[in-house]
Amino acid sequence: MEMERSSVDLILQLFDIGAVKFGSFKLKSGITSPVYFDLRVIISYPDILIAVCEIMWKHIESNREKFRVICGVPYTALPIATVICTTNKFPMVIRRKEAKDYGTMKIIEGVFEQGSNCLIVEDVVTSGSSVWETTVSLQDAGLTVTDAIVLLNRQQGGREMLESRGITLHSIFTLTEVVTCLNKEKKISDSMVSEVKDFIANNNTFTPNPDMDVKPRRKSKEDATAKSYRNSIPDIEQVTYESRGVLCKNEVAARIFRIIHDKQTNLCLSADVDSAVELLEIADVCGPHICILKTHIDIIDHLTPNISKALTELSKKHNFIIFEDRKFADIGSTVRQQYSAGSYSISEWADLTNAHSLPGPGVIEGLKAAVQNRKDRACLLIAEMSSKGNLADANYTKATVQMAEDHRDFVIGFISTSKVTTDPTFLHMTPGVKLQPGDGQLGQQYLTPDEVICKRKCDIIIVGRGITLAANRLQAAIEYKNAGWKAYLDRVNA
Ligand code: S5P
Repeated sequence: MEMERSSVDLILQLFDIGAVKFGSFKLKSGITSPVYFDLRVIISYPDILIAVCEIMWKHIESNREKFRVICGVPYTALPIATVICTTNKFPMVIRRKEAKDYGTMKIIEGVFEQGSNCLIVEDVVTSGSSVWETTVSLQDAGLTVTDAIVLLNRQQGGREMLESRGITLHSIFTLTEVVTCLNKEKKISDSMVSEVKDFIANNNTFTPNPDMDVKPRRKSKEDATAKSYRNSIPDIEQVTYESRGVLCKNEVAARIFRIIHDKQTNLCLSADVDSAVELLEIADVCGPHICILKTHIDIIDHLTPNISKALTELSKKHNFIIFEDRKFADIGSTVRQQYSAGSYSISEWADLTNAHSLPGPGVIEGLKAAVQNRKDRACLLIAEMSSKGNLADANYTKATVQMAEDHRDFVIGFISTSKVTTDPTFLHMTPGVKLQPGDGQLGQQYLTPDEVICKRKCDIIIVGRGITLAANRLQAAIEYKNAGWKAYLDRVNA
């Protein structure tokens, strides 16, 4: 179909101001793309901003009765939503990126009726995860979301992903339309058009599941959202860390997924050294390349409170989580004391710890009691072990998963050597990882990062001696980080 002249003009204007660029660009997901959209620049060109808003409004105007409010995805779409709303006298809400920690603590600002339908406005959609993130916040605040409108759909699975979750995506232009138009107008070559088309064909971020229930979801509660998502997508392996983080209600889990995504590392370094100086040195040197630092604090000689303080400082400096691998395994009242008291005072400085499920749910209740309602503390259950001859059989693992599901507020995942649940909000952290697989000392068994992340579909590799005993620890950490990340990209793009 012939494109309207006003649409062609807008595409040409966007091209002229550099909002559409061609070349080689690394996207958030790590994929290299021949085309890049930077709609942030339109705020410097009021006429173009107005033209974008007019075309988007025209598209949605006939449906205006369906919506009560409009929300732009922060930040690029905020001015777009603002202009649309002020020009057309439509109420707007704003979604904060982070809830403020003073005053009302609201994520959604503005006045609206519970249950009213909110139209989401976005500039560009790739995987759909940003629109989804905004949807979850809006639904959490009591709004309903059925539709989103976007200026440009990159055709990489975002529309399909959102549709599978009950959201209709309206787009003004697809990537194919943009390149076809620019080619017709002699702005880009035929070979660039083919390159972009190949890119679209080979980089779809969404794999539909044949059994998936694709009926629109109309419930407005986040719980229902996460549940329907869990039920509808049994294969979580192609869902990105970023999207899974959005679904997590537990703060520590959400933070871990965010760190992994932001730092592009699924490496947990197990710093099993007995000198405090060495521990801090490892944390500082390798910190930029890890998402989690795992400790066995009881093997450190001469522990002083200053060490945990210094560790906390380093975790802030390099943005990693501290995980004390304490493997609690006693009755509730004992683990409560072990976690919060004694010379280690683990709960004071470790964001994350772990427990055996052997004692039953009391072990979780005891740990929870020690930290009461602290939202920045969480626990993993040991569902499987890496050591030869361990007694965690299938029934034990299954019962452990059940125990985790019953304590979602505090348990955020598992130590395991395989994927033990399809729930995307649970993390799988796998120990016994080395670039060279095989048997290690004293019963340890090693798998490669690729086997763990790509084949066994786990989320985080735990590497100890592969890094701590290397001649150059920094170089080894980078090697493991790269291997873990490559395995993840291979998995999500498979
Ligand atoms: O089953 C397990 C569970 C854990 S947490 N097997 C393990 O090896 N671990 C821990 O992971 C172990 O306590 C050690 O801290 C680390 C593995 O170290 P590596 O030197 O063998 O990589």
